[in-house]
Amino acid sequence: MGIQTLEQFISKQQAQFPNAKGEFTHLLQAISLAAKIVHREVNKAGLADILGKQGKQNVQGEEQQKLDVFADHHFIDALEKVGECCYLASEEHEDGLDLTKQSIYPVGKYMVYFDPLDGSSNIDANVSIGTIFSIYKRVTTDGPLTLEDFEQLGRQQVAAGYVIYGSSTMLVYTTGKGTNGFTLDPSIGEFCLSHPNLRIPSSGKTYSVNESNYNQFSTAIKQYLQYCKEQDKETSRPYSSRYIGSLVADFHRNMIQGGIFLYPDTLAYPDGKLRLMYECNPLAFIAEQAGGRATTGLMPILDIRPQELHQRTPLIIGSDKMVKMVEWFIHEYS
Ligand code: AHM
Ligand code: MG
Repeated sequence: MGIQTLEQFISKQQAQFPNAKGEFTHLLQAISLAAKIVHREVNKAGLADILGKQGKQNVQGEEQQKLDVFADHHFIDALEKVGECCYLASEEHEDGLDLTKQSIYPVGKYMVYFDPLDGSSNIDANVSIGTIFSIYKRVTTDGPLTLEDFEQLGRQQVAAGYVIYGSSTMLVYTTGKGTNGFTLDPSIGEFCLSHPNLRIPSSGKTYSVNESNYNQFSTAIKQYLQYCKEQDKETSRPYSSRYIGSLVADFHRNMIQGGIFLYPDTLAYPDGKLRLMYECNPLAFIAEQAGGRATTGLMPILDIRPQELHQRTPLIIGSDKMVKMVEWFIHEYS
């Protein structure tokens, strides 16, 4: 069996819907294009000192950009030009871009929320970073976007995905019918299907949390972390602790090997640190589609009614059984 590129995979999916106009296919192509451009730039990030620092001119006389600004620019550019979107919102911007009011390109029905380069504080150390995206269809049919469009639950996402720029670059996405992973083959410049129907193991051996926040955690979370360290053959405890500090990388490891990631509320971040619209919702959708689970501790992430673009939420996500165990602790100790 030969390789199957992302484009071939999407076309095959689309062929199952004879009335589909290919709009969604265009959208994913735009995301894949931007991801390849970011991949190229991330891979030469270590050369920044040779090529010139941010804000300074490089040897070609071009101004250097910070990588997250670069990624943001290329995702917006690709998504606006493709002409299938009506709204774009990025972690990098205070306000979303309502394209129904201001685009010189055709305007479509998709709303895209994204974090162009998550974990960008890790770039200098050559640690994996990622892009996360979340796609909705507007509910209203035309005219300006309304509250009804913005208040859609995570459960109403039509697709979500992430790109991990790691030892290889991978794009993982779901359209609500399972989760598939594609690895970039740089020699041909194509994402190729490498992880069809990705399933997150129902349990794992690692927990992932910034434990320096321990004193700020609730009793329930503290008790759970003690549980992780106890000896028990049947559940493979003590679990190993793995924390990269790059959400996409920590999440992706758990997707492949099983495990749990927690960013609960802390004194410093009473609502949690991570953002609902472009970090937690898309990963929650992918996790559920791969057989995993995502919760605030009290309710599924995908059932949170969004109130503002940059709102935060506690996040507990990963293998089904492990997330359920945290929910048990929260129920027991709250
Ligand atoms: P960022 O969007 O500013 O990059 O912050 C998000 C990152 C996540 O990738 C990661 O899971 C988390 O922040 C780590 O936070 P902390 O350093 O508090 O553990
Ligand atoms: Mg982020």
